[in-house]
Amino acid sequence: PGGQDGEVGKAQRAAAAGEERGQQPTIFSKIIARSVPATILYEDEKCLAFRDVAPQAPVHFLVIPKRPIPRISRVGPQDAELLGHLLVVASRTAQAEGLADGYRVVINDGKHGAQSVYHLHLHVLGGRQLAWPPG
Ligand code: D5M
Repeated sequence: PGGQDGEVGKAQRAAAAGEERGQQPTIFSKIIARSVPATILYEDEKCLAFRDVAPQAPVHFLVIPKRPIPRISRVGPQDAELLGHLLVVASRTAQAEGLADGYRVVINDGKHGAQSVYHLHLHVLGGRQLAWPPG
């Protein structure tokens, strides 16, 4: 019933598409609201930094705006100050995490960028030698 893919597949695709357009709250909204736990490293009125639940390096944390911008390809000039603030927080939190030998800041966008959570986030990875180019 419900055609070739069935109703469940249809609902899942609709939810995923809504999330991509920023129309669904993501797990990160729940972390901001404290209804999902996270190890929070820094917080102010505009942003939050917390450890990634699936770390890809000895230190791996995310910096997110509290305002749920879905992805970097959707930002405009009105977001410039907030985006700058996220970078400053990434830098200061990396310093607080002891990443004196350097680190990497990454933003994944959309399908080709392997973005999985459609609430803009900066990844900060460090604590080991990283390779270049990434996969
Ligand atoms: O990366 C999304 C990242 O978000 C990925 O590295 C896992 C991380 N993630 C997902 N759920 C959680 C929770 N609940 N806490 C902490 N970290 C989380 P992307 O760039 O979208 O591929």
